[in-house]
Amino acid sequence: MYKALLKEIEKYDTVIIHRHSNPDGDAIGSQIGMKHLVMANFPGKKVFVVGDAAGRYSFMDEAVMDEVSDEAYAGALAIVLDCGGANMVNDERYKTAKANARIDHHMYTGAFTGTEVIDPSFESCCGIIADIIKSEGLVIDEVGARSLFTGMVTDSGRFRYDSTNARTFTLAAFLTEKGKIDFNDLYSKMYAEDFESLKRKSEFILKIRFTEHNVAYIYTDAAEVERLVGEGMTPFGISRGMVGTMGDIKGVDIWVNFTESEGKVLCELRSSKYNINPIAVKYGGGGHEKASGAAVEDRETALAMLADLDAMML
Ligand SMILES: [Mn+2]
Repeated sequence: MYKALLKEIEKYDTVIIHRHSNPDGDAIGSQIGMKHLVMANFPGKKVFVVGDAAGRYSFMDEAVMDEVSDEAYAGALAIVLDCGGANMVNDERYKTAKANARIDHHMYTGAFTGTEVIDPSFESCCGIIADIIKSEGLVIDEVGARSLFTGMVTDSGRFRYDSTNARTFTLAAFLTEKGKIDFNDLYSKMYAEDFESLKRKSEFILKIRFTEHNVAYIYTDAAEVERLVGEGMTPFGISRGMVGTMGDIKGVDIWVNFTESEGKVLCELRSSKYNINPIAVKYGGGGHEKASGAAVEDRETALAMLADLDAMML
C-alpha cells in the first residue's frame, strides 16, 4: 500500500498537498510532515501546501499556506490528507491534478482519489505518515518530525483515546528522536489559552444540560450564534470548539454539541465509551467511532438525535 503511493510521488515533478477545512493539528501536521517527506526523499520536486489558514495551529513551523496557480495542477500529483470524504477537502482543485492520492485514518466510505492509503486503526493521519517513513526506511528532518508528532498528540487527545497503542508510542518515539522534540516547549504552545477564550468556555459550561440518562448536551440557537459571531466567534468555533467542554464530566459517557448555523443544526457527537458513529451516520453525518459529526435540518431532528443517544445509555 505504501509502495504504490511512493511510486506515484516519484513520477511527478510537482506535488500539491491538500487537507480538510478548519484545520486541526493533524491536518496541518500531516501536511507539513508530508511536504518534508517529499523534500527529504525525493529531492528536486516542487512541493506546495494549500488550504485555509492554520488558525490556532499557526504556531507550527511552516504553517503558512502556499498560493498555487490553476496551471500548476496540470502536471502535478495532488495528495489529500486527513479527509474521510470528498466533501471535506479544502480546495477542490485536487480533482484537476494529473493524478491524485489520499492518506487517511477516518472510517472508509469509498475511494475518491487514484491511489489510496487508508487505515482507520491509526489515531492520526500523521501516524500513518510516520509509519510510512519508518517502515520504508525513509528520512525525515526535524521540522517534518515535529509536525507529525504534533498531529499525533492532538488527534490522540495527548495519547489518551482508544486508538492509542504500543505502535503509537513506537512511532512517537521515532519522531521524538528525529525531531529533537522539547515537550515542554511544544505542549505549552499547543495548550496555551488566552483568558478571553477561557471566559468563553465558562459561558458554554454553564449552558450544559443533561438528558434523563445523563447524555450531556449544549444547544446554541441561531440568535445566540448571531450574537457570538458578532463577538468574534465562528459557528465552527462554537460547534467543534466547545464540544470539549463536556469531555471530562464524571458519570457522562456521551455528549453532543448542537449549533444552529445557516439554517441547519451542526451536531458534534462524542463518547468516551460507546460507538456513536452509527447515530451520526443515521442523520447523514460520519466520522470516527467516538467522535462524529452531522448537520441536520432543524431543532426537532437534533432533539430526535439526542433521544437516540439517550437510548444508548439504557
Ligand atoms: Mn485526523
